[in-house]
Amino acid sequence: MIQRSRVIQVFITVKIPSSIWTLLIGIVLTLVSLWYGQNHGLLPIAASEEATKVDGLFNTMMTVSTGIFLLVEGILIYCAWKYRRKAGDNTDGPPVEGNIPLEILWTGIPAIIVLGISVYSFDVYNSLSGVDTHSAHQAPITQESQSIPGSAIAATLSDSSQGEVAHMDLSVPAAKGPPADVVVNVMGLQYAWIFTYPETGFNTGELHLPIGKKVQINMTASDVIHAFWVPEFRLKQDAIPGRESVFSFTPKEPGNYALICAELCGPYHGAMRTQVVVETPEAFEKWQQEQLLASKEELNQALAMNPKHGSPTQLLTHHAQEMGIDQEVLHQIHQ
Ligand SMILES: [Cu+2]
Repeated sequence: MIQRSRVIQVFITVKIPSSIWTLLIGIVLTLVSLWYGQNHGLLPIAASEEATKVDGLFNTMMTVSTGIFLLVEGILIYCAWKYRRKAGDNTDGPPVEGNIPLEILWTGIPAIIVLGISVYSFDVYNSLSGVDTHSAHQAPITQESQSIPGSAIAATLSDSSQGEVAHMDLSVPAAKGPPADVVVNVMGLQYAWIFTYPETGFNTGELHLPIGKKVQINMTASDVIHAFWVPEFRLKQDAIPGRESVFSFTPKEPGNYALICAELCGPYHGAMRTQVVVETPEAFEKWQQEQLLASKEELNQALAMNPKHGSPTQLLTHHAQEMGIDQEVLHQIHQ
């Protein structure tokens, strides 16, 4: 016991030079910053290949800002304690004014950090096989698709409006990099997302994607500005009426992710969300076949009701029955 306290006493009385202290504190600060930059746990899982690049940038910024935070707050607390007013001492401290080398240092270091981060972030942005920044051309949207009522929701979309979405022209420039394996046309409207798979032509209200395949999204909106946001893909892109935004990404983690509208678009904006299902290519293929079958069955049913492919009145009657509209009313409207 006595020996132990003596060791502590020796340790305290040995004068450690301030340069050693500075070095030690510097090493500890660097290690803590590096560790926290990788273990902050602030982001959801990175479910796309692009997400990893964005996370690299975020973690770097987190490391730098943790270091600066600890340094600045540490100096502040140390000085407040070290230079506190001693009892009975009513004198003022020495007047200090200006320190050119110090001012150059604390202007130069942040300038270098900001420049470094901007170059890095520009590089990440460019490497995202990303947003086509030249897509300011008019999207080839049909007149009719503009007239989808604002209050429509995915579940109540009629066959006719789905058809219009499917007719969205595909003659837009592809996103950067190699061609995509899967192309999906996305339409944002108050308050739903409609996905059209142009290869097969069916529409859904849920986005299904195969793992490891490059996906190209051709997106527009039918009424007001919406935004396609999937936090796990680190992807947020505006859907703008009259314009087509083209971007691409590669999902890499299977799972169900929330697709959230990130642009205040009306009173039910908060409800404008759906699911992105990332699944194996086999499961994706199976899902596509099911969707195709379902849309064919629907068509066959309509044709069966109208053997001679049906007159407009007959087709209208069929849809009216499904919607529960009275024959009498329909007849009157048709007059
Ligand atoms: Cu919206």
